[in-house]
Amino acid sequence: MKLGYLNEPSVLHNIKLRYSQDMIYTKAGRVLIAVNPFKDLQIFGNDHVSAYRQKLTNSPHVFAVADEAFTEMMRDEANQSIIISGESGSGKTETAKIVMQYLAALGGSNRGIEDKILQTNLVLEAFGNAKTSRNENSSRFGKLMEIHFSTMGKFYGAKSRVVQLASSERSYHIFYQLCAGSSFVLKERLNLRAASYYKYLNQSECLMIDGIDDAKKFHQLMKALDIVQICKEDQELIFTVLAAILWLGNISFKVADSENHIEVLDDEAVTSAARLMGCSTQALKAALSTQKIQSEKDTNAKKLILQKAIHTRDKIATFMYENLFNWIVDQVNKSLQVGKQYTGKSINILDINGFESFQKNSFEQFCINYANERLQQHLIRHLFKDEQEDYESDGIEWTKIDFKDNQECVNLFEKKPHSLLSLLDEESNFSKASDLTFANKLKQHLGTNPCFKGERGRAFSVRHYEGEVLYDTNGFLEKNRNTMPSDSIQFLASCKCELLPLFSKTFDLSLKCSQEQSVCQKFKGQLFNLMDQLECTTPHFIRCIRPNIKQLPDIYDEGLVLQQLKCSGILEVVRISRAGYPTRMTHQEFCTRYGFLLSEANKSQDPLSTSVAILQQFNIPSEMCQFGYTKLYLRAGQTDSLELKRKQVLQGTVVLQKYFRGYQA
Ligand code: AOV
Ligand code: MG
Repeated sequence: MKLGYLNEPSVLHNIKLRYSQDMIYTKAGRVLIAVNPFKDLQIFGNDHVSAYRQKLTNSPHVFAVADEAFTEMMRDEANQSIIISGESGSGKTETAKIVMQYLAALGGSNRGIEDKILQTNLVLEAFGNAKTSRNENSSRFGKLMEIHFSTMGKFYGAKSRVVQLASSERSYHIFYQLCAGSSFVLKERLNLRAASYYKYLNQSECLMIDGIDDAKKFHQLMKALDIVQICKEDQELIFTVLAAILWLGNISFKVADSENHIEVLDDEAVTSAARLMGCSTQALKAALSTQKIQSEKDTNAKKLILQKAIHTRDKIATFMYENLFNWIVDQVNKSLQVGKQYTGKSINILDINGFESFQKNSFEQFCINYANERLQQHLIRHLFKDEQEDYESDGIEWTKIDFKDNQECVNLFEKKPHSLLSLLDEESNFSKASDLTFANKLKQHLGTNPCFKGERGRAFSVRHYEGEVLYDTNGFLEKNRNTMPSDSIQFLASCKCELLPLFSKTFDLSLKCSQEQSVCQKFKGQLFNLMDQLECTTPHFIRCIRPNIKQLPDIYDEGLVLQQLKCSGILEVVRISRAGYPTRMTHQEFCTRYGFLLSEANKSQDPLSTSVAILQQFNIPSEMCQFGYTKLYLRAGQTDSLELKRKQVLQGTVVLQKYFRGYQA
């Protein structure tokens, strides 16, 4: 169903009606709306792939969007992007996989590479996804998957770029999978216990996910690692680092003197972690309990107090995990890039972590929601601004439609001198600052901004396009500081487990390049890179909708859906496509596509008169189209009869038929 003809109540009614019949896709102007079914619908099989490839159906589907992107890439020789947005749990990651499945089928010349591309998802999800209350398989990183094609439309390679990891309730899936599924031999080697034994895993009191078999997942992951060509030795290294992280978390401390200095408890945790990291127990203990103080003559070790020691331990563990993830992404990318030189074009699939609003929101939600705000701006720009500017510059008659811009909120985050990000950086650089002084500073400088609201104590709210979110500044400054004590870096450099010195080296390098960039600056930089890359592509939009908060099939919460449609600007998209001209082609394109349908008598030489003749022959009323300087503009649905006729002629089965225009599903 194309919603181009419909007004707001009928849009809502239609989406609901269709959902009750398991039709989860609906087209609103140029945006595909996808309502999460939370059940297996059997509409993604090979028969469906072929139906869309052969253009036997044009009912809205992710396959249709992917097909359109592929067709336009080949036709215009231009890079394309498929931008998937929606709240957490609305189905973005699944949708991205469906896109990839279709593109793999289109571009695959041998099964090997097709499989490889699909298996990357499995690997990245194991290491980058975790359970949250909103989504059992929540992506904790943003991903842009570039799929490169040769000029013949065959796969040439692929690459994923990722944007930062953010933590969540249950830890990353891989830890539970490793504990549940590793072989007896591997368990022995890593001295692995059940997940419940590890403090990093048992804190959340959520060790299992209903219906998910972590052991089975681990076996699938091992296969996937083979397919993406991470060799056995490297796999072994990965598992060693993971086990080391788990054991690090179990290391505990005891107070050793009257000044509250601590010592590391001599137990299985510290010996296991040291063995796995490839250092002596002594060295690990020193790294966790002391800090080197450099004086003119020599260096002394100063003992740490409990809080500091815990902090150091967790910082090392986090550092190891983040670097491990990035290293895996690099390895996968290496194996997917068949050759560096390619002449073709690419389709970019964007799937970032969706907008989040929990009862308590921290630095992670702050970054995620900022990224979503940026993405929304990209969408608005393309769907409203560009479209209307296009009408104006091409000289057609047009009454401007207002739309809800989110520039103000983006400014709140970015616009210097007093933005959320710049104030955060300022305070982070200031060693005496605390989360409370940061919150006060925000209130002082941003109090009058309509998108900002100071709250009690350390809290503040932001009016995001998706709704108001209450943030607690607790931990903001510390999380934003990208500091890793040089002691810890030196210690990792001295470890024998091969990956650790490698990680310490990349840290040194990135420090040199970035001159101690804060975490939010780094995040912003990565985000801008993604956005820049997307700017050079022809965008296709898919908006995912979460029909209920229970994550269950067949429940449709009208209020929840309405809120998402409103916030995302989809209702305005419908409005604009009703009033506007969603079909736009240059006169030449239009003639090439439909000119051959003209009867001999109506044929003409120049594109403009040919266009006029086509419209006349097919009885398209003049109020349904406009002639611009360069393009022909048509209202929603006006090419349906032309397309149908074209298909019949091309298939050689011209059936005499009386067409009716107007409502057509
Ligand atoms: P998200 O990517 O939008 O959330 P997911 O793609 O992970 O959401 O989808 C959440 C869950 O919804 C999946 O684990 C599936 O159970 C179900 N689901 C989604 N799409 C489909 C589909 N087409 N068919 C069947 N089930 C589906 V986040 O990553 O949290 O922003 O950060
Ligand atoms: Mg996701």
